[in-house]
Amino acid sequence: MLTLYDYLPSQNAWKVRVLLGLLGIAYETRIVSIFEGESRTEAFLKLNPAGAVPVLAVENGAAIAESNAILACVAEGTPYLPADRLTRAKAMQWLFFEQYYVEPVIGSLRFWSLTGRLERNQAMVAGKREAGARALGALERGLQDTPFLVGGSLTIADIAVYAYGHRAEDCGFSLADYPAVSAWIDRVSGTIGSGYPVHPYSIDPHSGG
Ligand SMILES: N[C@@H](CCC(=O)N[C@@H](CS)C(=O)NCC(=O)O)C(=O)O
Repeated sequence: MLTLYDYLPSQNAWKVRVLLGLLGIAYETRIVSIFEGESRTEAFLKLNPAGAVPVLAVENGAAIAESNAILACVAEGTPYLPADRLTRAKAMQWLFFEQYYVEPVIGSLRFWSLTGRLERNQAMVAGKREAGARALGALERGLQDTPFLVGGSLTIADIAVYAYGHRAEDCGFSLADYPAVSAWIDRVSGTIGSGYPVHPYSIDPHSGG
């Protein structure tokens, strides 16, 4: 049985919950209380040297960290990760895009906004806002002529980029300025269905949210 080391308000972990759910793969959940330091214990650092969730423990005691690496591993051999070399590389393109332009930008700004940390990160906020607008602009251009990021159906690229992308309004971006992105958000949300809620930080008394 797979074990997902999870933290419910984490949209990185949300990506993994969605894919496992869409594929009907059973798994156990272990909640990691990241704000109480549980992701920095010796035992957890053995699972992920970077000390962050999500982590998926698989067979033989092996564990995979980094949300998009987990997605690629779980999606192997399914339509969510195209087999064709070029199409797969396009999916990878968006997965790497997400980790550079979206998650550390919109993900961080959103985290600071929702948990009262904007003030203490003030020096970085203007740069992140500019980078976030650049990311949404790139996404808008990338979605001009295609219903999903890689062709005609949902892949792990959509799941990854959507995770924080669709919550950009939580940290002050206006998605109405990005019509192709907005239409894609509706498409992705309609495809994955309503079974994967976004959990607010406020469910965790230690988050500051
Ligand atoms: N690039 C990583 C980022 C993972 C990450 O930042 N996880 C956060 C929660 S969203 C975390 O566990 N932070 C705990 C910590 O840094 O101590 C991924 O995509 O999985």
